[in-house]
Amino acid sequence: MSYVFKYIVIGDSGVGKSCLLLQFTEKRFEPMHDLTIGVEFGARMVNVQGKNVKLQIWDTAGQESFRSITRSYYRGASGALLVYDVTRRETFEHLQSWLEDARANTNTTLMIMLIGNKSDLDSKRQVSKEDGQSFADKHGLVFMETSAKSAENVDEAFLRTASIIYDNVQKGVIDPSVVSGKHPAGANGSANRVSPGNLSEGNNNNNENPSGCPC
Ligand SMILES: Nc1nc2c(ncn2[C@@H]2O[C@H](COP(=O)(O)OP(=O)(O)OP(=O)(O)O)[C@@H](O)[C@H]2O)c(=O)[nH]1
Ligand SMILES: [Mg+2]
Repeated sequence: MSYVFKYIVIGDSGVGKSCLLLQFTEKRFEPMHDLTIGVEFGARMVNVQGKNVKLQIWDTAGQESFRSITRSYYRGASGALLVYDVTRRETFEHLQSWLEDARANTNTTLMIMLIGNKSDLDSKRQVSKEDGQSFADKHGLVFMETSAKSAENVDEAFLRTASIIYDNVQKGVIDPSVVSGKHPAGANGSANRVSPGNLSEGNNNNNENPSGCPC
């Protein structure tokens, strides 16, 4: 059986969600990245404990005005990267509300990885690593600091999440049908990344595919 793990990437605007996706799927960084309108999609084939797994990643807009659109993409996710910016305290203060939102709008056992991004900007830091770790411990999350700029811990964050989800499938904590890959995973390891553009028109979406996945 081939596995497809659906991830959502959530958190305040500007914390670096799209840059993390870009670094993971295309191994590059854009210093002037545009804010996301609605959702963007990326995918990458990875090897988890000897098994090929397709990570299907939905990068959501952090701006409040998109919340109702982005929430509709949470369904069926088995992993979430909950991202804050270590240089902006308010993005850390908003984690509780993102967490509640994720847990209320997903229908599956959700493995949540807390990510303190922009670890390269140590001189501008407003959230200590200890604060991040203690929030994660309190809420039962796995925690890592990353830099989408230097690529530090970016692969590790996505892969560690996949490894935990995989273990949960083996243990029966996650129903295998959730990750069985409704859309058969591609054989190659290439990344693809599209912007759905105007979501209300669904211009890049395949109408036969209820999740709107362009893969
Ligand atoms: N120094 C540094 N800058 C980063 C890092 N990640 C992102 N940035 C910067 O932060 C800006 C915002 O990043 P985005 O990835 O667009 O933020 P986002 O979370 O996707 O924002 P929304 O799409 O509005 O929700 C980018 O233009 C980058 O310049 C990082 O790890 N280090
Ligand atoms: Mg974005």
